[in-house]
Amino acid sequence: MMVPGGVAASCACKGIRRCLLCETLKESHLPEKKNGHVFFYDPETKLAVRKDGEPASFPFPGVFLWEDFLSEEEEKELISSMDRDVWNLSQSGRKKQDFGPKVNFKKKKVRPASFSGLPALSEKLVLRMQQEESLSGFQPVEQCNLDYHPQRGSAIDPHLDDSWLWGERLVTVNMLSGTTLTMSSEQGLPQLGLSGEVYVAVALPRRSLVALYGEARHRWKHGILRKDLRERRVCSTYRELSAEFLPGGRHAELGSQLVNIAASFNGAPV
Ligand SMILES: O=C(O)CCC(=O)C(=O)O
Repeated sequence: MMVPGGVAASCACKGIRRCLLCETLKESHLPEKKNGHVFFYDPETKLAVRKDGEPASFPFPGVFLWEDFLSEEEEKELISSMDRDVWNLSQSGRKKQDFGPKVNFKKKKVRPASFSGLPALSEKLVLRMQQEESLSGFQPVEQCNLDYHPQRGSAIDPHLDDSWLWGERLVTVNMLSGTTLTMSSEQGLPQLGLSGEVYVAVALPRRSLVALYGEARHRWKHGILRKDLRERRVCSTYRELSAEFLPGGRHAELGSQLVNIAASFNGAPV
């Protein structure tokens, strides 16, 4: 069955997740709620500033933005390569490809068996990332490619990434179109007299890299709102290991196995 716009009638949404397809088939459109205090991230000053020109601003540490991280040719090559692999349906109208160990976060189990490494084209990108001071020593053991499309109503709900297995820095490379990474905190900002939810909009230009660490990684949720997708967008998120899986940690042996597999750069999606 097809729905308007030619979207095939199957999706991978579970629980409270929704995409345009299951809303069309199961229920009416659920509007995105976004009341609260909206700030914009300024990468020059690393301040979150008010949209309406109000003087209020506050330091927003933990975001590193690298514009033009990819060249146009690299972007083309990466997308062609991804599109030769299968895109699997995921939640909220996304598709995905994973290069990493199989993980059960609830049971805290990691299975490296099916992991054959990060894809070949990532090798030079990871070397480039490591040249940046705030990403020095960054050794990703997982790459997740996500494909967003406005026709599917793609989005990713505000969330915090796991911190049992995944380490301090989350690195995302943004391809095919610019979008906004929405950072949100339900706790308000009492120091600015703001109660209720606070949002900080981080503009991600096409072909840029964004890294989250510190407070932006652990205290602020991140997500991509449906309204911020105007064209197809593909991103690759790279994750490193937490201290528990690094030398000296309880699971250092497993960690070193994962690092070695990842660094073969010979991987196929799992
Ligand atoms: O699409 C993005 O930029 C964010 C991806 C993300 O948050 C995730 O994969 O957990």
